[in-house]
Amino acid sequence: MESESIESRLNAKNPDVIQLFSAATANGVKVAAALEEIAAERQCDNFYEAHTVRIRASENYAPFFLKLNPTGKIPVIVDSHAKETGPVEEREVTLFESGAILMYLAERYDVLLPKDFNLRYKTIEWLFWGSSEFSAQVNLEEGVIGYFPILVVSCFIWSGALDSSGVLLPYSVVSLA
Ligand SMILES: N[C@@H](CCC(=O)N[C@@H](CS)C(=O)NCC(=O)O)C(=O)O
Repeated sequence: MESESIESRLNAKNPDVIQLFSAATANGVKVAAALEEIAAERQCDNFYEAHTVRIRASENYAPFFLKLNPTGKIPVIVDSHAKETGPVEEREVTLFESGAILMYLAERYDVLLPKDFNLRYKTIEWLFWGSSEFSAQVNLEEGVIGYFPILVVSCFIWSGALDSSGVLLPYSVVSLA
């Protein structure tokens, strides 16, 4: 509803499940994809609640949102069950930065990160590369030549880089980055 305030639209309806604050962008969608994967694996229809932050309307700079992420960027998650035990007020975590969120979800819910130590760090290595080097380059070129051509070219660079690393990474957080 257009007239609804940002606060009432972004407020949790079920604070017991993970709250996702995001938008339909590359960084926003990768976290939603990870949440969908985890929900499917756990066969849980009610694993998270998604709230669209209208970045074109600058909702990401509204005081409500800046309390979640002072840098004013989506995606953000709030997980009220980050810890199973301890004082209730210490069980909640609020996280921004898509790479950090993917790692958190993988560790917290024990999915999408290989158990093998070396493979785990090769996965984290590519995850960092994806959300720093790769992402920055895509954003830069996207502004110059548009989204679709850069998406196609990026897929080639991404798969080429992974192949030439000589490491065949399993389906993991990197596949979503
Ligand atoms: N490094 C951040 C980048 C987040 C980011 O750039 N988010 C964009 C959408 S993809 C955003 O919120 N843009 C709104 C703005 O800058 O006003 C991450 O990976 O989460």
